[in-house]
Amino acid sequence: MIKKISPLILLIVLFSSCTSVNSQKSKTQKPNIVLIYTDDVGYGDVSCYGTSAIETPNIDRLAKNGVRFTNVHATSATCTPSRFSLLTGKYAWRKEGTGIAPGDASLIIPVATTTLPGMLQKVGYNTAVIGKWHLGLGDEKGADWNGKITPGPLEIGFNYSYLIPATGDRVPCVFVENHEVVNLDKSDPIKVSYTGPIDPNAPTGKKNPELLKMLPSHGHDMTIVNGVSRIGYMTGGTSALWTDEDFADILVQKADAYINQQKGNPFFLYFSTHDIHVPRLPHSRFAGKSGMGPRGDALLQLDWTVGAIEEILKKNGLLENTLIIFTSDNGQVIDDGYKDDAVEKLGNHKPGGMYRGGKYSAFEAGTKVPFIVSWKGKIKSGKVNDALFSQIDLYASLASFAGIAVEEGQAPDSWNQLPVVLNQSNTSREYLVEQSLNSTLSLIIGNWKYIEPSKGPKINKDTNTELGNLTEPQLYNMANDPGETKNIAGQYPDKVKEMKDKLEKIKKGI
Ligand code: NG6
Ligand code: CA
Repeated sequence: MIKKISPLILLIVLFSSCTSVNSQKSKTQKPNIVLIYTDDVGYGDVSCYGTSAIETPNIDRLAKNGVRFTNVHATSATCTPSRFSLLTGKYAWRKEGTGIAPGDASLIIPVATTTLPGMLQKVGYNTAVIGKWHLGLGDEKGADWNGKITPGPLEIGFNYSYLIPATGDRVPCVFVENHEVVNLDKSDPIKVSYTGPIDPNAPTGKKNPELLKMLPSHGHDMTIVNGVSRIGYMTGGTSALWTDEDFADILVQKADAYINQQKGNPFFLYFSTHDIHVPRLPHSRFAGKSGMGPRGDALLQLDWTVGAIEEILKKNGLLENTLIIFTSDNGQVIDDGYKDDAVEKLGNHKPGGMYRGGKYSAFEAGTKVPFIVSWKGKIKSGKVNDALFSQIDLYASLASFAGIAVEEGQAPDSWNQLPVVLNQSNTSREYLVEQSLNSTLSLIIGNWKYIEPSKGPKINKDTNTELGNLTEPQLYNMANDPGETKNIAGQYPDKVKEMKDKLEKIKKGI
C-alpha cells in the first residue's frame, strides 16, 4: 500500500533534493575555458601593457582582475602555424604545408590527431570554435562550398563551429556554420579560385578601384565583396556574402547563444576574433572613434568584444567557474595590404612595445604578444608574471587543468605549465622556439636569444617589417638589450655554438 505524503513534505523533499543536486554539480563540475584568440594584436596594442595610445578598458580590467604576463610568445609570427601549434601541441615547423593557408586550403590538421578540444571532449567538455579559422577545410580536393564541408573543426574535436573560413581578406567571404555555408542559396552556387578569375568580366580591385571603399596597398586586388577587394576570386553565393562591419557583433551573438546553451556542463570556447586583422572595417559604433584610423577603431571594437564576452559569462553566473585567457596569434603589423591610414595615424602608439620587428619577423615583436589570464575568485587579482611561456604549452597545461593525462605521442612539444598559467609559479620554460614567416627559427634560453642564419629577405617591403633574417648567426642578450639592437654573436662563439646545437636537438625532437 502506498503511504500518502502530505504536499508540504513533498515540497520540502523536492526542494532539498534540488538544492543538493545543484550544489553538488557546481562543486564537481569542471571549470569552463574561454580562450580569446585575437589576430595581429601586438604586445603594446592594449593599454595595460603601457605603450598604447588607445585605451582598452575591458582588456585592462581582465588583467586587473587576473594576471598579466610579460614574456609570452605565440609559436609563430603568422596565423596558420600559430593556430596549428596551439590546437595540436606540435610545432608547425615539424609539418610541411602549415604556412599561411590560402582560402581554398584543405584541412591541415590530420583528422586522426587528438587536438586540444578533442582531448577536452573526451572528459565531457562541449567544445566550440567561433571566429577566424584559417586552418583549411575539406579533404585533399578542398571544401565543397555548396554541399557538406568536411572534414573541418567538427572532425577534429569541436562540437560546434561558426567560422570565418580563412581570413577576412581571403575569399570565400561567407560564414560556415558546422558543415555548411550560412544563408547559401543553392541556385547561386559559390565558385572559388586562387589561380585566376572565374568570370573575366567580373569587376576586380585592380580593374575597378572606383568601386572600392578601401583601396589595397599591396595584393588584395582581386574579387570585390562589400566594396573591398580580396585575395582570390569567387563568384556566386550572393545571399551568403558577409558584411565585415558586422563581424564582431555576429561572433559575440554566436558566443552568447553557445554559452547560454552550454552553461549546464563544462565547455571550451575557442573564440577567435577577426580583429585586428585586415581589412579593418569596424562597425559604425567604433569607426572614427580612436583618432587612429580603422586599425585603432578595430582595437576599440576588440576591447568591446572582450567586455561583451565577460558580460555574457557574468549574466550566466559563470565567471567563478570559467578560466579566461586572452592572447594573440602573432605580433603587430601596420600596413598589411590596405590603405587604411594605419601608418599615417599611428602617432606615438607603440604596437610592439619596446620590441623589434613585428608580424612575420624573427625579432621579438613577431611572436611576443599580450597574454592575460583571469578566473574570478581563483586567481589573485592585479598580478604580473614575467615567466617565459609559449602558447605551445596551453595544450598540456589545459589538459592538467581538466584533469587529463596527455597520452604518449600526443602534443609532443607541449609541456604542462599549469602553475604558470594560474600564476602559482613564475618559473620560465627551459627554452622557447620562435618561427618567422620564412620559418627561420630562433631560440631563447634565459637571457640569450639566438636567431639561426637564414637566406630569407631582411625586410618585408610590403609591410615595412624587419624580418630578422641574416646569413650569419645572431645572438642577443635580452637582459640588457631587449630591443635586439646589438648582435654579439662574434663576441660569444661558444654561446652561439651551444644555442645552435640545442636548436638542432630540438628540431630532431631530442
Ligand atoms: C599575407 C597577406 C596579408 C595577410 C597574411 C596572413 C598579401 C600581400 N598579404 O600573405 O594581408 O592576410 O597573409 O595573415 O596577400 S595571418 O595573420 O592570417 O597570418
Ligand atoms: Ca594573425
